Amino acid sequence: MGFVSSLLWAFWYILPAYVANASPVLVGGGRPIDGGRHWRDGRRVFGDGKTWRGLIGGVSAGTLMGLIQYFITPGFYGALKTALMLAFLLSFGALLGDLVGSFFKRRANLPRGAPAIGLDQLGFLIAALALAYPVKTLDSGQIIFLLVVSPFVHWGANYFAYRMGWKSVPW
Ligand code: CTP
Ligand code: MG
Ligand code: K
Repeated sequence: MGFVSSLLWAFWYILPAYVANASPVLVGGGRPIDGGRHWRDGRRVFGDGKTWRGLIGGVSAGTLMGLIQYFITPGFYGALKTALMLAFLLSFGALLGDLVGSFFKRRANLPRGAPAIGLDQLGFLIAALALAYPVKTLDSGQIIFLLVVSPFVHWGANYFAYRMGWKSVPW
């Protein structure tokens, strides 16, 4: 496999995580996952930016992305159930990482929507890679590539969502 194609495959591999992380901006809202509850420091556990609809909608959108990807490149996955399992774990991992990020942001007394450089751009990615690891892995060069490019993808996607009027801040 050539250098460029190995990086393109890394992108293709991680796509469900990106879809899962981005889609709650559109499908989220309603009841927050923490049910409005507070942690022992008196601040919200996760905050109003982490909702059940965002979680379930994001995991569904990411897993659907995996289904589409399987029909485009079945050979990359080998079997449909591998593609679906991979996409589900990448999506669930992405949103779990995002949730853990919000937990730490609330502990640091950051209000909902406040930026946390590093955590916002990489937390979802690291959790997605970790959960998907048992199903299908990347090589270390591909992982480094994703760690480097994902913050830019994240910033680009958020800026786009802001310009579209889907969210109130460009980060
Ligand atoms: N969202 C959601 N449910 C999730 C994740 C995200 O409904 N599990 C929606 C919320 O409307 C959220 C938006 O997607 O405001 C953008 O997500 P994100 O930037 O991760 O949330 P923030 O509002 O910045 O909240 P936090 O400060 O906790 O990161
Ligand atoms: Mg945010
Ligand atoms: K986030």
